[in-house]
Order: sequence, then C-alpha cells, then structure tokens
Amino acid sequence: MNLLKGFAAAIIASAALYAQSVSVDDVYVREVPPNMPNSAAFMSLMNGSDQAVDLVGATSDAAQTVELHEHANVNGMMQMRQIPKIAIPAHGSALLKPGGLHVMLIGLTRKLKEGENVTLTLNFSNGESVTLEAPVKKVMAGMMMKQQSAAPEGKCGSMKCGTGKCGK
Ligand SMILES: [Cu+2]
Repeated sequence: MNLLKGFAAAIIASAALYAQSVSVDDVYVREVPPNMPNSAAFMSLMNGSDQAVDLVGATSDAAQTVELHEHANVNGMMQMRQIPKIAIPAHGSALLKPGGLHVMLIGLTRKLKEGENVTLTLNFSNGESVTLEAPVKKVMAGMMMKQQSAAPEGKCGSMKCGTGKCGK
C-alpha cells in the first residue's frame, strides 16, 4: 500500500519535473503511396507558458530532411514553401493541418503505411525538445469526401499538399 502510494507520487513528481512549455496533440503523419518521396506531419501545438515559443526545427527517423512549411497563395496558386519557424503565442496554440502549416518529411527512408509509427523530434526556440511517436494515417480519402460535401474552395485541394506536388 505504502509502496503503491510512493510509486504514484514519484510519477506525479517526474511529470512535473519534465513538464514542457509546449504540449503536442493530435499528431499524425500522412500515409503516402510507395513512389512518393515526401510526406508531412500534422499536429496541434499548445503553449502553456507565459512566453511565446517558436517551433524552429524537427528531425525524424523516417526522413532524410525535415522542414517547416506553410502553404501560401503565390500568383493565384497555392504553393508550399519552407519557413524558418512556426510561432506559438504565450498561452496560445498553433495548428498544423493539411493545406496549412506542416512539418515536411523530405526523402522518406522507408514506406509509410497506416498503422505504423514515425518518431518525430520537435525543437523549440526555448531550448526544449519533444520526441514523440506519430501514427501514420490515411488522409486523402477523408479529405476528398469532406471537399465534395463542404469545401468547394479547396484549390490546392489539400489532398496533395505534403506530398511535394502541391501547386503543380
Ligand atoms: Cu511541405
């Protein structure tokens, strides 16, 4: 009984000790066909601290290069481009989603099938980093169904974003 209590206390203490300014929710990596060299990771980032924090970089076991990307309207075409950081306001959040901000996985080192996990390490401007397991999910089918029913304005279609073909 005492042992159990001590164990629980230890867990709570270590959780507090390793508390991060930024917490990560709903993280996933898009499943891509085997011939696609690139994919993307999406997530929501919540900053629980009083200081603004930037996501400044990331690494992964599944890609040679990991970049931070955004989608922007360039001469009427939605294109994605690399950005140096993704800002997370104090007590605010940043949403990385298809067709918007994303963590680009370039030069996949293995096939990404639904049900697998990708290890992602996120590096923040305050020196903290978070390593997490992101599940691979099929995004395309769901996106297409949503587009047909609800979102006629999707130009880049979001469906190809993150695969390196956006805007082409
Ligand atoms: Cu991208």
